[in-house]
Amino acid sequence: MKYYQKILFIVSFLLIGCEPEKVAPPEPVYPIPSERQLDWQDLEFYAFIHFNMNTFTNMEWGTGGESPSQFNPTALDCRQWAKTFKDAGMKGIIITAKHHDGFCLWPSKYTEHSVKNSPWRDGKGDLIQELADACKEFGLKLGIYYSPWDRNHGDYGTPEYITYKRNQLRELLTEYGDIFEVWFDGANGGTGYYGGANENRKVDKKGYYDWPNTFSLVRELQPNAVIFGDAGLDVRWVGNEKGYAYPTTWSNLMRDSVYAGMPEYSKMYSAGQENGTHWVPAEVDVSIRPGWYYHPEQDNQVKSLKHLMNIYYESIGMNGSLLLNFPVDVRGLVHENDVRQLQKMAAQIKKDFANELAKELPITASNTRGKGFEPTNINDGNKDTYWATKDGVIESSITIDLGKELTFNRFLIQEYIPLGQRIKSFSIEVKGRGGWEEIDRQTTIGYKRILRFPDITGTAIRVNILDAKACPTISNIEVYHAPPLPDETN
Ligand code: FUL
Repeated sequence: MKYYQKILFIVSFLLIGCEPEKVAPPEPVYPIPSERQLDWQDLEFYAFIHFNMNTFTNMEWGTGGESPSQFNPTALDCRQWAKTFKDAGMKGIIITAKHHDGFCLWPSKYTEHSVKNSPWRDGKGDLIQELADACKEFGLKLGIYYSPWDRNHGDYGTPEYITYKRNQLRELLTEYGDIFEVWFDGANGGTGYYGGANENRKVDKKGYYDWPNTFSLVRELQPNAVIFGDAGLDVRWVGNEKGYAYPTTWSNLMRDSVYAGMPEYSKMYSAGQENGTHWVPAEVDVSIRPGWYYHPEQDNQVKSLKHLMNIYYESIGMNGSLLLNFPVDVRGLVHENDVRQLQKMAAQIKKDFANELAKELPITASNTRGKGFEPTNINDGNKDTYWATKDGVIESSITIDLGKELTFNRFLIQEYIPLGQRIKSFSIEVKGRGGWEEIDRQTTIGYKRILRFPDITGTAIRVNILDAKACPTISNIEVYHAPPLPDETN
């Protein structure tokens, strides 16, 4: 070995020897999300479609005594739906395959109360198939709403109906490709047609549907699908249909003690529970119009841009996903007024998040766990890397040096949720001409939290983690300057 080679060898040996050791990641704080829940979290924004018999009877809850001959869309086009949602940046569509009135949008072998006995496509149509094809074409995921309550079926209330329900789920979950979410509604039991009995049938909502076996069936047939119910299994109702989650929203829930349909449910559990035992994140379902179904008299009551943007920030911005409903009209199309409002919303979202101001700027932390968990992982544009502190260090802060005076009004932050939701409270400060000023103080973060505030100008931003269940893990921070909403009333 030549002299200079020896030197090179010694120097590289020293350098490698000095390199800090990679440290172990923090222990998870349970509960933690499953793989299928992690995939679902990434979707954030997807469409609900309420389109079924009620569309043609101008009702919200059909009695079950309707005739299949009433179902007759004149220009049904699932491609129009899919294109509309895809263009708006939504990731999937959940369709009311069967609502409480029992009419089926697919030609189920197990009932005559379906599209096969309707005039639509001469009784040869299969709306779920058409939608599955459109979703595939436009790269959207497909989800199924299946009402456990069935006001049409004569067997409703008896064990035979449970077999019927399973048979139908088997059809829906095997014949249409991948399903990303199976949506079980909480409303059930009461008056109905019930095969002509026209009576009131009450069921024991907890025991009657045999949920454990129903859930196993879904798992067996669609292992990657999340199951929605008022309290889970995988995704929970946010507890209101107005379009907001709560400033404190835990993805944790004491699922075993919470039963869907309890009157106190929405009050007690919709914000989740800090010490909840299961990971059951919140989904915010809300309609773009007052009704879930189409009513011509609501054509001019489509939500305003301002309202829709508030919904966006109070759902996706508060650790929830947004399931925005479109009442497809009697033609079988997303009405042009709804399309227009969605387009405005999508354009505004694009503008609000157009220019990320903090990306790759110098970032430091008051404490760092060690190699592999540096604060630079926060604004590297990679959500799989994260900053963490040493075990036992909770109170900590992260500072982003903006390099010059910048004005902003949006702050987005994400925890690294594969290790559980940990943070209980945090604050943000901005360094202005007069020094550091606290501009916001909040509780939970979770998968994503977006804060809105009036324009503020400063040269640095500091995030203080004030309380957490264990050492914090932050995977992402983004800062934006959103433009004002266009000056219009709707
Ligand atoms: C409720 C149902 O009763 C409504 O009709 C609608 O489907 C809504 C999304 O869920 O519980």
